[in-house]
Amino acid sequence: MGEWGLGKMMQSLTLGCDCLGEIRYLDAVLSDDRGGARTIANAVCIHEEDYGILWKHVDLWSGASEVRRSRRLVISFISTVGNYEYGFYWYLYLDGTIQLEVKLTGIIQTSAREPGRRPDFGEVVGPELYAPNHQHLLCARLDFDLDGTANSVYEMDAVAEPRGEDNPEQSAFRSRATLLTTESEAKRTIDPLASRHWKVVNPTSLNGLGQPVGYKLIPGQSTCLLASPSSSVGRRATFATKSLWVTRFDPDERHPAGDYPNQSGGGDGLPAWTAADRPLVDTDVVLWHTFGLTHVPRPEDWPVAPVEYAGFVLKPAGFFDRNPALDVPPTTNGHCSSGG
Ligand SMILES: [Cu+2]
Repeated sequence: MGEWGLGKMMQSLTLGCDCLGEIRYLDAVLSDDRGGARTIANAVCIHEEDYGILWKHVDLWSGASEVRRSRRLVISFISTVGNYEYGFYWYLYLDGTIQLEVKLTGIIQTSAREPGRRPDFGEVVGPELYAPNHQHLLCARLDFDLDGTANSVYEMDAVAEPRGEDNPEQSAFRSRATLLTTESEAKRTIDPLASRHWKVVNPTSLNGLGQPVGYKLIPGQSTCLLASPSSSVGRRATFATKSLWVTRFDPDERHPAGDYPNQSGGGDGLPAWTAADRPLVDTDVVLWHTFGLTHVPRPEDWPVAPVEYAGFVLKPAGFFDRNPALDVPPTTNGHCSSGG
């Protein structure tokens, strides 16, 4: 992906096939390999779609019921990188949630297999055909400016309270917030059992409850690089060895493996920048989130693989004073006359 370039492999989308409903398309104008301009017609699709229930409650005693439906604005493009398709879908929800979903599909890479021999590092997907195990790891550069640039990042872990006098029922747990103060401290990995996520706050901007406004970065089901950090791919894609890096904003730092990843020796990008170990408290921060999946191929992935998903969510946490989607009107249709 890094060597081909996702942007320049964007494909033109076609009305009624890639997106449904009320659609607006945007063209993309890119530079080609000789520095000229190239236009990709209908490269980005913007549409809106229903997304089930936004919120609901039935009062068991009065029988009163309220429900509102969720809608999301979808901004998407699809890149074809060799044999694979990568669809990028940004979702903007009515409750302030922002999500990136990457859809992986296309043709898996295959190789001939010696009849009767089970491959050590891949799976049989067809007669005398095997597909090697592999990983799809992406890195999103998230340039936060939450009500300004004085932002700080906390790692949030759910931690069980030890047994003791203060925990007589042995069921208490707390949310532990650890401030990431420097770039060397801010090289982190996911921890699903601790419900680990990261929270960006602006201590100089308070919500109506007197708390610093915040947004959470919540990883999805994800992974990190399985190849050794000292391997060729580990040296060249060092960003993939961690789930999160945080850097102090620098407009020249845009690509996590450096500006020239093709056939590089490695070391550029995040490992080079964070060697400076810049302080991160109440400053203009950039979060780099590595996410993705380990693909152990299935027979069902052949001859064309159904979509697999990877991604993450950005969720307001004290950015608003209460549920910001209270003013969504009830829906009416043939089966329900109103929201009440
Ligand atoms: Cu794959």
